[in-house]
Amino acid sequence: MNAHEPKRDDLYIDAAYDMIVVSNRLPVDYEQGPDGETGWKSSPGGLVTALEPVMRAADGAWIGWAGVADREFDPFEYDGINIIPVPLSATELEDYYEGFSNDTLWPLYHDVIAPPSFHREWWDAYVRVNRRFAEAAARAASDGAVVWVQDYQLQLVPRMLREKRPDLVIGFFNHIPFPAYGIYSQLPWRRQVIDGLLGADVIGFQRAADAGNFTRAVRRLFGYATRGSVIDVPGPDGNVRHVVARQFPISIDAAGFEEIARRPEVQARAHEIRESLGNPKTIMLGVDRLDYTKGIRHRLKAFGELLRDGRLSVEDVTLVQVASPSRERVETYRQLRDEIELMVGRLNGDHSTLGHQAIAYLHHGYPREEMVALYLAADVMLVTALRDGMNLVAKEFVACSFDDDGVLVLSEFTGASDELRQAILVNPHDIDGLKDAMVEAARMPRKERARRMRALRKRVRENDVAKWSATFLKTLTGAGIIASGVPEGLETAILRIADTDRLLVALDFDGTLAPLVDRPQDARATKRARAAIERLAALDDTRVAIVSGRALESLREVADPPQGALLSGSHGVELQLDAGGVTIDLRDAELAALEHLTAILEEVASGAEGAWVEWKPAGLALHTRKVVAETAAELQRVARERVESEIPELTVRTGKGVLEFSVRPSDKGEALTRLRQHAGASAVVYVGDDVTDEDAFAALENEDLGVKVGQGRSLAANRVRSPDDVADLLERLADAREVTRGGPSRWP
Ligand code: GDG
Repeated sequence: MNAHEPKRDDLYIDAAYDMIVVSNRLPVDYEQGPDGETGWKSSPGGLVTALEPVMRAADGAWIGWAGVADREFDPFEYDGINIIPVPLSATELEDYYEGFSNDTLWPLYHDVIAPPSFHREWWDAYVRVNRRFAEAAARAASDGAVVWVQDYQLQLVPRMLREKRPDLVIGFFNHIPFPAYGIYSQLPWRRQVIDGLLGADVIGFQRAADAGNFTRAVRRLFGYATRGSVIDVPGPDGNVRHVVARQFPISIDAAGFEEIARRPEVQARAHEIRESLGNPKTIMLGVDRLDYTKGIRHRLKAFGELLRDGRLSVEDVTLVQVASPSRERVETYRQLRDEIELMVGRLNGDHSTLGHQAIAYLHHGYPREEMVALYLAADVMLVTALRDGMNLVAKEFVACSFDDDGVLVLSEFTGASDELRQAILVNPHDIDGLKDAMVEAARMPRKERARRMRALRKRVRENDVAKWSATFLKTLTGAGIIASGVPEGLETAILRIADTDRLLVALDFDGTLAPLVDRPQDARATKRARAAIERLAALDDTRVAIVSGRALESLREVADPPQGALLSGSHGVELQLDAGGVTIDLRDAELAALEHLTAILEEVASGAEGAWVEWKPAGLALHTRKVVAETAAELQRVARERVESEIPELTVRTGKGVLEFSVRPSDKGEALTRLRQHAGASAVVYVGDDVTDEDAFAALENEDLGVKVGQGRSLAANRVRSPDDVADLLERLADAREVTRGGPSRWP
């Protein structure tokens, strides 16, 4: 990939990036200082830390809103990350962000703790803004790029993006819970939202329970088949896409937090905080965005009752509550602030003494170092959320407790409680239970605290945010991000194999030598790849083979193979070796099966406009690409079922908009083995992009070199990104082979 050489010159005018993150907010904020000076300031959050290394390695771009309404900014680079700002008007901010995102989806997805508001004009704005984000991503993504969409504000982006750019690999991660169907189904646009998400290849959730709620909603609303975390989503071409929906619990930069906690100045600050509170025996701490999901009122109520009942005393215990300002233009949040501040005022009035304050309430945001000093100063961390996707505060407290001291009281309704089992787990609605837990935490013996904290810290260290993003991306791409060009390791392998005695270079055609196109008859190898295989075919002790699923006749037409090239068509059923002709002698039983198959498929195809049957030497293919999605899926299902019950010995293969049956089982692996024998090769290079090429990769031996083109799981040990990179690879191979074979024999 290269930001400076746009690959798509017509529709997609921006630079082309291989890796794109799309989130409502950018990792940088546009800020205006008190004297009117303006500039960009990074807003370091967990997500930025997690994705920074990936973004840098892939020369990625981040698409999002800059934090100020009614302003347009050009793309720019900030600290090694390419930033692409998306504008929002003040009205869109009200309707899409404060309205639909934060006053409809947020309360709905958090189990209607607050009542969600449904307004059609908010929904319209949500659709409009999601489209804008999708368009920005469609413009910025290179061929086959990975686009990772973040969170509930952008749930329609995956589908919108797939419609514009079916070549992309699209991931989505939902940072907040996904509710049970009984609640989700209240949403008037429940089908549209799920359909939007199903445009992704992988949909990530915080907890297994969220993923389960999602797949159940898919089944209820769409009836799609699901197996474990895989959902079969019929596409417009009749093809079924396998969408993965499962949990990827997010985490924090644990080492980063611990590093800050170990700084002497931060520890000194923690000490100072304790002093300023009058060195109480126990400091309890709450750190939350001021949000009704966080259970701040429940926590205050429990604490107040403990003081009232005399089970805790202000001489011994102080509660520090940081409530960072949040969503202050949404009415529910304004009310919540009033309620909480009223409660804090009352409790302090009732219980504080001149020397001891019951609650230190701080409605501020703080720098990260100060947050860490607070975690260090605290003995007991109170996380009492009524519903929370994960809750990173709990993990941060654990990561900072490097002395293995400190007690975490953690709500069962947080995602974190799935992992942090050694915390004191509470149901925050059960005020008596919560009070008992707080007392237990304050009195827990040192040994018990250490035992629990050690286990918690191990968990958080081993599952940090880098692991989270790596796991997600690996599920999404099968291999992480593929850079363009020929990687160093592959270069070395090419030099090594070029030295072999007798080399066979076997290449898939569509998607490998030739970019994929809409009409199969239009596919052509790239000029550079074609020239490179010509050079290779002309060399001594070097054979080129083209190995395809196409029937041989069609392969000859489009591939224009160099003289002397070996060919394999119909997944290895047809071979053209040096003797020339290809013969497939079908046995009687095979001919009978073929006849039966023809009857079934013709009958099925006659049931829908645009479906057709292609005859192959030893099989038939049912093409459904031109048939509307649901009908195509139905046709394929009927064809498959009838063939499987009536002629069960046939082999079935699913391709893009096509279902293939053959009477003689063969695959590219068998083809490759025969080609290897025929050429008497001492080593083989095999390059392919399709699932059917996996059989060939499986047939490779130690000395051989397998190269997978593009994303997706593969047995090949090497990868390149696109047919352009295959051309690069073949040029290098030809260069190296010409050196060992004394130059091209055809051009003396
Ligand atoms: C959503 C989901 C999920 C808070 N105040 C200050 C400050 N913070 C930092 C904390 C923590 C982060 O903000 C808050 O993260 P949480 O996970 O606790 O909660 P949400 O903001 O609701 O986040 C949540 C999360 O997304 C990630 O997927 O876990 O469930 O609701 O990192 O430390 N940081 C600084 N000053 C503050 O005043 N520097």
